[in-house]
Parts: sequence; structure tokens; C-alpha cells
Amino acid sequence: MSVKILLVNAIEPRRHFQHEPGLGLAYLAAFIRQRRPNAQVRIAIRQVAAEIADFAPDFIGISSVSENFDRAKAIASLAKRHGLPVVIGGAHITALPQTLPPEMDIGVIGEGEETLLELTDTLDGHGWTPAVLSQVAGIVFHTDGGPCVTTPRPVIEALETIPPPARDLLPIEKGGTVTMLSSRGCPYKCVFCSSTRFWNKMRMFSAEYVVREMGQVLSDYRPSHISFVDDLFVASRPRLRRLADLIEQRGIHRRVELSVSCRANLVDEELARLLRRMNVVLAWIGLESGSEAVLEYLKGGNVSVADNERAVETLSRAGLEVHGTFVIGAPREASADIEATYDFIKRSALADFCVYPLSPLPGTPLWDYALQRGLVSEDMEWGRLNYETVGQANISLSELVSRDEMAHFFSMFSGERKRRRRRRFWRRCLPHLFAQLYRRPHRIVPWLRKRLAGRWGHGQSSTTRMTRG
Ligand code: B12
Repeated sequence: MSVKILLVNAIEPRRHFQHEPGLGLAYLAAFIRQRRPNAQVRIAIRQVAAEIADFAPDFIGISSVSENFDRAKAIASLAKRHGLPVVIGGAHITALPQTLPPEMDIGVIGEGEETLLELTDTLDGHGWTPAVLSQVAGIVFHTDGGPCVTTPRPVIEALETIPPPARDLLPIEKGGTVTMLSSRGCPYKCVFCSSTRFWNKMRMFSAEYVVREMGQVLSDYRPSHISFVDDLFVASRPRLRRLADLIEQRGIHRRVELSVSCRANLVDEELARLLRRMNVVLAWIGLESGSEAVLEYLKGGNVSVADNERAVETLSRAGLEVHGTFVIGAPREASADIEATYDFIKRSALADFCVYPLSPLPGTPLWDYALQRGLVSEDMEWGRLNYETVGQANISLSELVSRDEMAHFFSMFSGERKRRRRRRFWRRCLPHLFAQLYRRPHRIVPWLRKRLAGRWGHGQSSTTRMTRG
């Protein structure tokens, strides 16, 4: 029997992310299709009911980060109304498997390819009975005694055995931005990051694998920009050198711009040169804070404010745009620390930046801290983890700065951000404006309207969301 699987990304329908849905579901689809050619897989974000009616799947697989878990529950209830088994996977259920709700049958913990394959085979075989499920590694399922977590499944060491994501199932526009991943995990343990604890250790696709996938993406989508959404693309210098050589040898640097994530303590002149050779035009860095004490708390003492300054300088001087992300609201962070972050940004060469409220993501030490203080719970309204909007609903970890002061600081940062983006827009737009005036003066108004609407971003939409989740 050929199994039919509908994979759904639990995203708030009203919220549009540039890179949605993530690659996670596309990796699962490619893996199942490669190992079980008869299996049929579809990926849905919206109109899930219509997809169920049209595709009639054997089961539904839902992917969810914590702040969208209530949305995931709603999708599961919908599937249950159609009598379908429901599997949940992703960052949330991996961090809190015991929160598996009755409307979901199985939670897949951690990396999902092998586990989903085994579940697909068992459904096809004896069905998902407790006896069968208790033998499947890396899941949580319901028993009379409550959620049962089975033995952890080891990660796939040979990443090369995982086929590239099934992008044909994703709504990717030709000529636009395509996201890629060249690694899983991060060698660092920032206090707020759930990803590094999700993946546990860092594994990287080889430079040859990455360049092969870039070649495929270029011929399938002719993107103007490839955005690598790795947690830390530059973690291995030897791989970076090999990547730069291979990209140049294949002329890929002449066909597409790239954006990647960096870390200040890894930035030096050679790294900047390697990124420029690969035609990386935009580098994101988690700079986090302008206060040494807060930076130590957030990042663990392996990067300093001086490192951050030098990194922004080095990359900007090499011609890259540097976008920095910062977090404020750490428990022991005082107003003076937040002012230090503001001063850092003011004196920096950052092309753009985002400031987020520190959020206690499940699976992180911050979650445990917030749990102790009764700020979060395992049956909470998960949307309160959303840190897109700063307001009363949000969870504030700060012990020293009031919500009103916090709101004041955020308006200060967004004021500086608007100024900086306006400056950047005109600095980028003016040369093109004069060229347009010279070449096609009669088309200047529609040309300007398009520029103003698109805000001239580098694979960046005006929602200012960086792929740093
Ligand atoms: C790219 C990215 C984005 C992109 C794309 C998002 C998307 N739809 O996936 C954008 C920019 C849109 C984004 C936004 C956000 N992100 Co984000 N994002 C990432 C990032 C960097 C990579 C995701 C990815 O593709 N991973 C690689 C694939 C292979 O892994 P995967 O998606 O986890 O899937 C694997 C397993 O989890 C599992 N699996 C996953 N789903 C399912 C489903 C089933 C049925 C099964 C069987 C298995 C399974 O199998 C897959 C293959 O092994 C991750 C960090 C990371 N490195 O993973 C953060 C991360 C997922 N994001 C995170 C967050 C918080 C967010 C935001 C909430 C931030 C915000 N406030 O706006 C939003 C919410 C977006 C949303 N999904 O609703 C957190 C989630 C933590 C948590 N506990 O919730 C992460 C872990 C980052 C972190 N530092 O902690 N993000």
C-alpha cells in the first residue's frame, strides 16, 4: 500500500514569514520519497481542510515551534474530525514531550527523518499500537499511565545520506530568494537558544554537497539571492575555504548573492575575504548586547563587546552589509546596560539591526528560570511566547527594568532603526535613481513606486525578521 502523508507547518495564518514553510518538512518529504518511492507526500501551510479533502492522507504530520503550539493543536483537532492519526514534530514537542495533547497521537523527538520513515512503515504494517510504538526510538505517545517517551534516536551522522529538501513542495518564487541549510546545530550554547540544545552537536554537509545543491537550486529557481539559514554558517574555517574555492571554480559567485550567519569571535580579515569571494553580501550576527556583563550572561563568556565591534568593522570594511540582532530584558540587566546596547548600535557601522525581548524558549535554561518564577507553565497559552510585539501579554524576565521603561527603550531602538534604514535606502537607491533618470526618465514614477514598495532589501522583507528564530 502506498502511504499518503500530509505535512503541515503550524504557522499563525495571519503572520507571513519570508522563508516559510521552513525546510524541515521538505527534508522529511525528500527522505520519505527517496526511501519509499510509492509514498505520496504533500506540504501545506494554509487551507489545511481543503488539502485533507483533496489529498485524503493516511495521516497528518504537523511541525511546530513553541509559540505556535496552540495553532498546532487546532490543526490536530481538525485532522481528528476527519478521523486521521496525527504526528507532531519540531522544536516544541522535542523540548517538552510531556505536553503531547490528546488530539495528537505521536510526538517525534529531535531529528525526524529516520523516525518518520519507521512510523510510515509501522502504520503500513501492524498499525500504531502501544506495543509497536514502544519499540520505535525517538517518540512520545499516549499510554494509560500518561505520555511515554521511548529511547532517544541517535542522529544521522552521515548527513550526506540525507537528500536535499523537496523544494518542489514549497511555494518558492523563481528569481527571488531561496533558503538553504548547510549544517545542523551549533557548537555554542547561548542561554536563550533552543536550537543548540535541539541538535545537541554540530554536523555539517560537505562543501561538495552544498555546492551541488546550490547548482540544483540555481538551475531550478534562478534565484537572485540564496539565504543560508544555518545557526552558524561559518563554524568551520576549512570548509569555508573549500566552499569559496568550489563556488569560484563553478562561477556561482557571478550568478547569485548570498547571506549567511556569523559569530563575532570567528570574524577576521581572512573570513571576510572568503565571504566576499563567495559573493556573500549580507552577514547576520547575534551581537545581543553592548554590556559586557549581559553579553557574558547571554553568550557564556566566549565573545566580548570588543569582538562584536571589531567584527562589524571588519565585515563592513570588506563591503558586506552587517545586520545585527540584540536581545534586551535579561533578568539582571539594568537600564544602564540597555543604554550601552543603544550606544553600541549608534556608534556601529551596522546596515540594519533588530532588537528582541529576551524570551524563555522551552528547552533552554531561560525556560527553567521562568518556570521557577511562575512566568511560564506547561499548559500556558503558547502564543504568549511570541516576541514579535512587546506588550502586556509578553513574558518579561527582567527583575530590574519595568515594562514601561522596556516599552520606552523599544521605541528608542525602533526610532534608530527607521533612521538607519532610511539612510540605507537612499544610499542604495540614489545611484540607481540617477541611472534610471538617465536611461528611462519617462518610467521614473513606476520605478520609484516599486523601489519604495520593496524597500530595496537584500532577501529581506519589510517585516525585518531575520532567520534567527
Ligand atoms: C529557518 C528558521 C526560521 C524561518 C523558517 C521557519 C520555519 N517555518 O521553519 C523563519 C524566519 C520563518 C523562522 C521564524 C521563526 N522562528 Co525560527 N528557525 C529557523 C531555524 C534557523 C532553521 C529551521 C530549519 O529549517 N531547521 C532545519 C530542519 C531540518 O530542522 P527542523 O525544521 O527542526 O525539522 C526537523 C526536526 O525538527 C523534525 N521535524 C520538524 N517538524 C516535524 C514534523 C513531523 C511530523 C516530524 C515527524 C518531524 C519533524 O524533523 C525535521 C528533519 O530532521 C531554526 C533553528 C534550527 N537550526 O533548526 C529556528 C527555530 C526553529 N525558530 C525558532 C523561533 C522561536 C522562531 C520564531 C517563533 C521567532 C519569532 N518570534 O518570530 C518564528 C516563528 C516561525 C514559525 N515557524 O512560526 C526557534 C524555535 C524554538 C522553540 N522552542 O519554539 C528555533 C529552534 C531557533 C532557536 N534559536 O531556538 N524561523
